[in-house]
Amino acid sequence: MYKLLSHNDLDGVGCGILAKLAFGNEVEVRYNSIGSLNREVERFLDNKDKSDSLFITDLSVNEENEKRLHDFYLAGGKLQLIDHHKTALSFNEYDWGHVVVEDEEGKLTSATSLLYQYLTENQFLEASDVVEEFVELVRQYDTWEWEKNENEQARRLNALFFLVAIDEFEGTMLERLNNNEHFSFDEFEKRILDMEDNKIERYIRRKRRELIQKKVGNEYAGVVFAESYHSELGNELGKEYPHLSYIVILNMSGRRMGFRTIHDDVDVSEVAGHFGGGGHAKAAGCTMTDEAYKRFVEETFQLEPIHEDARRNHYNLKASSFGTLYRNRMDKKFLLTATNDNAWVIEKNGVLLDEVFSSFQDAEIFLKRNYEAWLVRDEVFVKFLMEKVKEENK
Ligand SMILES: [Mn+2]
Repeated sequence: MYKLLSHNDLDGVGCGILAKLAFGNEVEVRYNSIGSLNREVERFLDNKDKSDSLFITDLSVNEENEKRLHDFYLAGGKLQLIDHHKTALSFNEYDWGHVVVEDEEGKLTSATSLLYQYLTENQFLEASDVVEEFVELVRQYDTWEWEKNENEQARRLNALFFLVAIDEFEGTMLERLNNNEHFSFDEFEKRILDMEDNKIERYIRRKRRELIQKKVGNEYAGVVFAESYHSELGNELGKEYPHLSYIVILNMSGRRMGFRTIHDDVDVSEVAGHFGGGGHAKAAGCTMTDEAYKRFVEETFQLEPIHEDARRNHYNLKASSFGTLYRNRMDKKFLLTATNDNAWVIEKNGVLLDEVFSSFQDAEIFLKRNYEAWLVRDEVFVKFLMEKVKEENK
């Protein structure tokens, strides 16, 4: 018999699906949160009968289990740990450890892609197009490459994973990988995925109007209360408001908070680390400590949300040669224009500010950070220009 202990996310379950494709009824699969894996490993090692071959995928064990697993291996136990997280690289010291973050071609790996390689190389599983396509979708989702490649199918595979129970997902995928030549969603799945996409879009649109700007140290954060769709929300709000260093998502009922950024020069794992949490450079989280509560809940609760930029303009456009008009809550008007030598300057209520910017984007970032100004609608812009002409002709 084989036993596979894996993570309970799409990449981890991808491993379980491959194991079942390869070993059929000969494998027992259990999915774990990061916290529960060590208990499962202990249970396996405490068991008198240790004839099963053990696979651990997409997760790594604590120090004590590491020692015990090595003893198990030295005593003749069959064991293979396959992972792609940087933090697990030290397991490569062991014969039973196989941790690869990036393959020879420089492609980021996932646990599912590593297990697929392992199973096909050891002739446990025959290579096929449909399985390879599935593995690649999981890999792109898990490494976030789907975003850059705009691989909607990878994003939707993960959405489907969250819409159905794990057992059901596993069953459907196994059936598909066993019987189809290529990977695709069926008509019913496409319909529920479309409905889900619409729901997310409406949710994000609402949240966009609730985002609060907060200066934290030298950085500007966007703060929003939300319980669902944290990655989609962090990503969309980040792109919508590039003047913000990162987005803080507060889940009050879970007493947790998430940090997301779209900027390469911002590391939100450091921000989360300040509050005792951690994660990746672009996505991190922590539980809501008193300090975090004070800073992000108490100090922002009375603040007004960021005003959105006008969306359907034809004249008042960003980086336009006619100038671009913004307004803020104090009813100050800001005209952003290019100078003859390709620099950008800001007029505040007709008075030129001292700052000179090398790009429109830099000027807008300054404007939004310091004045929370927004792009006004065409009507306001046209009226402003007419008054300006009248002024000048006086
Ligand atoms: Mn993974």
